[in-house]
Amino acid sequence: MKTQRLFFGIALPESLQQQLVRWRAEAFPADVGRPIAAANLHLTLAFLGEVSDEKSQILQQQAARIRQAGFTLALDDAGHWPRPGVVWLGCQRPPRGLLQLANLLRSQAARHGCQQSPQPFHPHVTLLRNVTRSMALPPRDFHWRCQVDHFSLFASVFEQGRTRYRQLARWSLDA
Ligand code: 3AM
Repeated sequence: MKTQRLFFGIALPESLQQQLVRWRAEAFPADVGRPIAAANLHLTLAFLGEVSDEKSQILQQQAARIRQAGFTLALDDAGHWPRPGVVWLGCQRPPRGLLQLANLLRSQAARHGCQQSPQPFHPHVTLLRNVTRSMALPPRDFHWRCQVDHFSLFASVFEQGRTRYRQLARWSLDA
């Protein structure tokens, strides 16, 4: 049976991806962790794992029925989770619409056997991986914003030694 590694997420606009990469290069020494490629900077809503085409179709049909307003994403927080070795950007006050959307997608995924992390959802954009030693974070003197008017289903594709996120489908949020 053919499966793909899938997740629902929010793609960041390319201009914001470029700004984050430029900031990261100034804010962190070059030998800290593994930087995520600009085009891969995203916010995960629900990780699905290895999913068959059949289950993917069902989850896509359910995603298409979601009616929800768009929201503004403000990236004004940062942190380091030493155990997974992740440095991230996030929101001091995540918008309610973002939490509702993620909770809905996560519960739909769980109902179809895609096991969800027992940890509460903490919206974040992973900036660096493999950062396991403790480190001082740069001052939070940033406040990036973007309007989120759609969400997407991505396949995580590993080829030629790199992970790439391929958008399979996207759905609009209401204006
Ligand atoms: O948004 P981030 O980068 O934290 O960590 C993986 C990435 O999230 C996460 O899914 C996103 C797209 O790959 N991920 C990978 N394996 C996972 C797992 N077993 C996972 N999330 C939960 N459980």
